[in-house]
Amino acid sequence: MKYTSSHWGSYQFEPGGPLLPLASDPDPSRIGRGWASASQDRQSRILHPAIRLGWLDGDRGRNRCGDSYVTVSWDRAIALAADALGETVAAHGNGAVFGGSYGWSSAGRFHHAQSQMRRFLNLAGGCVSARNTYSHAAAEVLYPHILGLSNKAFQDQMTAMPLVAAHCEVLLAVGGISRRTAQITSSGTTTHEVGSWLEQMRANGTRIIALSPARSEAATEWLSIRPGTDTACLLALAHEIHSAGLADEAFLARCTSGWETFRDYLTGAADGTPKTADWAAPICDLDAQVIRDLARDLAVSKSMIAVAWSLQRAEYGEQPLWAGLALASLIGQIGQPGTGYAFGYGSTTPVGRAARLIPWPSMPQGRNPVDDDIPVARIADMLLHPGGIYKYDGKTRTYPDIKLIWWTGGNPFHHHQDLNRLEEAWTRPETVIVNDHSWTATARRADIVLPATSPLERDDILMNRRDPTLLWMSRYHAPLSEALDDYEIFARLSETMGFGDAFTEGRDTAGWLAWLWERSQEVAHAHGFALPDLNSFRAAGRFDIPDAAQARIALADFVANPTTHALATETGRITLTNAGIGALGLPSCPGHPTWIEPTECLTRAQPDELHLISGQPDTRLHSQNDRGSEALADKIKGREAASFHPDTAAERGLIAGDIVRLYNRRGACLAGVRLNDGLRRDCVSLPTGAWFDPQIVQGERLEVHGNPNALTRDAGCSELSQGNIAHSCLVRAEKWTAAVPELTIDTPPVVAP
Ligand SMILES: Nc1nc2c(c(=O)[nH]1)N[C@H]1C(S)=C(S)[C@@H](COP(=O)(O)OP(=O)(O)OC[C@H]3O[C@@H](n4cnc5c(=O)[nH]c(N)nc54)[C@H](O)[C@@H]3O)O[C@H]1N2
Ligand SMILES: Nc1nc2c(c(=O)[nH]1)N[C@H]1C(S)=C(S)[C@@H](COP(=O)(O)OP(=O)(O)OC[C@H]3O[C@@H](n4cnc5c(=O)[nH]c(N)nc54)[C@H](O)[C@@H]3O)O[C@H]1N2
Ligand SMILES: [Mo]
Repeated sequence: MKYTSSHWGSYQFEPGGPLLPLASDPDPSRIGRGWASASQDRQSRILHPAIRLGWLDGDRGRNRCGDSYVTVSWDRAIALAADALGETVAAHGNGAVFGGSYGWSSAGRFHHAQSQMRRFLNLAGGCVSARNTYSHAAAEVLYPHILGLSNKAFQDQMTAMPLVAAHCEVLLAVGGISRRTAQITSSGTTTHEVGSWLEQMRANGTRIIALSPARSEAATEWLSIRPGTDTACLLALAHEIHSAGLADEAFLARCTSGWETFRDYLTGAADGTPKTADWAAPICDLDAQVIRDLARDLAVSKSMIAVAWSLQRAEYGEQPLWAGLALASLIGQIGQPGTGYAFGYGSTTPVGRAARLIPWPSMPQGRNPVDDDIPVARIADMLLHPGGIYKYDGKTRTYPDIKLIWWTGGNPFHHHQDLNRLEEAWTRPETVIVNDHSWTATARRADIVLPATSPLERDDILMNRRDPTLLWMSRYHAPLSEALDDYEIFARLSETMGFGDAFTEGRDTAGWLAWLWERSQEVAHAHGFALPDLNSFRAAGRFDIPDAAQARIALADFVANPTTHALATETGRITLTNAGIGALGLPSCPGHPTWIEPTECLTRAQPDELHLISGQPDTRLHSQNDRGSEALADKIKGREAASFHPDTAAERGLIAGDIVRLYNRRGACLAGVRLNDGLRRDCVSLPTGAWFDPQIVQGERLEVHGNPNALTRDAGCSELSQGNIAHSCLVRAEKWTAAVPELTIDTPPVVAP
């Protein structure tokens, strides 16, 4: 038996046989069903190195979006890429090279695309990088201030979900809780357990209340809140608990700071507006009595306030996180088993996994000599405004002037918001180089395209610090055509640029895998167990870590003794009011949790506008495997399906299977129509990840495949975190009655050499 692994799960196969989910995985992901077909699809894989015609003609990027390509030999592609980098650095310095290259690439410890690229660019003198993520930037910036913990550290100590199942009576799932997103683990997983924890909760009688515009299949109750208004609801819950005299004053005094100031805001003493249930009800479109009842139930039960990651991918996205933490503080059950406050249950598999954490080694990337970066979602701003000033986490910063972009293992023409704006920005640099295995929308907007192998084409090791199992990943099929491993691509580039030995240190892939295994053996030893030698591991394919279970309770030490285990915040306590943030004077992120009406919100929409929810797709990881069988089978007339409440569809004359045009002032896209009575009437849900395919149709620029980022707004959550605001977006919808345009994204953009 051989094994391989991915962010959506692990697989076993006999050579030549089908790829099957690991027999020990209780709940394999559906995403994997489309993996092998996507990896072997010659229409979407990049088969040869390719160069954009306009770039060869010296257009310096003007025609970068929509051009054709000629294929070239590897030698020529490597020479062109090395020259472009060398010339950029000579003329403008390494501060003109952008290697932020955000993206999930693939699992496997060695062939991690960004690590390979950073190791190469660092040896070439460095690059401007990117900080934070599209997943949870607001949390990454906010938590150190209010909790004294990085988001990663907080995630690592997240209260184990089995403890929630054992102890919690009321789980308020803000943003819902879903097996859809729980299919995924960054770096790979060998098991999916979120579904079974949720079943256990239901069996134990835990109320799982989804506060969300969409029903959660796992929830026992659904409070259908208007998107973007959760902060108002959470504040009202806190107000009602306080005014009923149910707040845990002892906990507030012992473990928090700034309660008095926050309380004055809640009661209206500060601004004349008490944040009552009656105040919140019309904002959130919830019944005031329902909010009051929930407040009481939360206060008198064993309760957990769990906020989904999606909540902060929105304008003022810091606020619901902070308001949720404040609410949990009033309830006073933080630090106890199965109750308190959590962030991201179900958003990926391992959040709340009771796993032993083992810091496995990774590929050394070296040091970046360039000390400059941007908050990751400010890429278009950076390209459009070199030298421009912006605020971030209390600092005033300047955008660099980028002449060359290198992207490896990410797809900004999937992940960024307002892709029409990104297209404009993307024409500014002189050169764009992309390594990918597939002709994604980003590869189709590069000047030099370097075909990488897919993970099914190489050996690697799955090691994830939160996973109970190590796997030797074996090649499943031979590399398609001329694809090379990213490692090999960067090794050849390094050789050409004169630092080949520094990059490879004399090792080939097998040599590095052995090197990683030796380091892993040392790590295991330090944790009290032994790993087999490499040959035995490779033969067995799998190693299960002993005593892998370890249930944690977030903030337990701190709550047990707030003085000895003071948090690294300005007061050593959970800050319900934060003087440091307040002193920044940011209207977009004041000094305590605050309701601020988003720019695009149904509270101020026209009657025919809908709120667009663009969550993660059930059939893919973002844009990965979009051309695989599972994602294709889910499309409607080849388009991504948008879900509407049946009444909303009927009002617009839409029936299931129709094609709809979604539009706003930023753009328009087509999508298939699906009906879902588990969605609010004033919302439309279009998952992310359909390969971006903009065309001019009837004189209009129209994305014809169903990519929601043709519509979303490109702005920061706030001037604190500058995270993306994908979920804050209004659109209109109308039936598409003309002929449905052909896709262009399903054929390679290559002309004969
Ligand atoms: N509207 C909207 N937009 C969103 C979101 C949302 O909620 N709504 N969510 C955001 C979030 S949370 C995220 S994390 C981002 C995700 O955005 P990305 O991480 O950029 O999305 P992926 O499709 O996973 O892109 C990974 C790319 O790496 C390539 N790749 C895979 N393996 C390899 C390899 O070994 N070598 C090379 N060279 N390439 C490889 C894949 O082909 C793919 O093109 O999207 C964000 N965008
Ligand atoms: N299948 C699959 N799973 C994935 C991924 C994938 O691509 N595919 N990507 C992974 C990644 S990178 C990430 S970051 C996580 C993201 O995990 P999440 O951020 O938890 O997932 P989303 O799909 O963005 O969440 C969308 C849900 O949030 C709710 N929601 C949206 N707006 C609001 C709002 O204003 N208020 C409330 N209360 N609820 C709202 C809606 O119910 C919607 O269904 O998912 C991971 N899991
Ligand atoms: Mo993400």
